[in-house]
Amino acid sequence: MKAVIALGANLGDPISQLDEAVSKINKELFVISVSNFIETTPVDAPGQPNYFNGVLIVETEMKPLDLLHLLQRIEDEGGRERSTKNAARTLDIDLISYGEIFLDTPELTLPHPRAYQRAFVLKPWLSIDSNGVLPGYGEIKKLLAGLD
Ligand code: PH2
Ligand code: MG
Ligand code: MG
Repeated sequence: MKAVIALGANLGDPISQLDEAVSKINKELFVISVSNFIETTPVDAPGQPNYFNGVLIVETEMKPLDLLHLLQRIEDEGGRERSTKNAARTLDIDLISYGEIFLDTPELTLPHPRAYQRAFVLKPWLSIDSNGVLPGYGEIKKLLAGLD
C-alpha cells in the first residue's frame, strides 16, 4: 500500500535530523519519493523557531499501526520528547495517509485530520506527486490553492 509521511523539525539541526530520519525510513520501507525540505513558519506554535518540513511517499505491506509504531521509534531515536501538544521538536514524523484507508482510533486517525489545511504538508507533497489526493478531502493541488 502507498503511504504518505510528513516530516518536520524545528530544534537542534533540523536538516540533518530530517536526513537521518529519511535514511532510517529508507532502510525499513520502499521509498518511492522524497521531497526537498522547505523552511516554514510555525503554525499554531507561536514564538517557535521556523520549521523545516518535507514529505515522503512509501510503498509498504506493514499494517497502519505497525507503520505508526516504526515511525514513532524513529522519532524517539531522533531525540523526540513528548511534552505538550505542538511543542518545538527535534523530529516529528506524521502518517498522513495510508492508501484509501479511513481510521479513527485514539492512537491513529487516517487520513491525518489536519493535513488538508496545512501548507507545510501539502506543498512538499504536491512537489513530488502532482496528482496526489488526500482521501476524503480531494486533490492536494486544490486544497493547497484554497489556503491563504
Ligand atoms: N508541526 C506542528 C505544529 N506547527 N508548523 C510548521 N510550520 N511545521 C510543522 O511541522 C508543524 C507546525 C505540530 O506537529
Ligand atoms: Mg505534526
Ligand atoms: Mg506528530
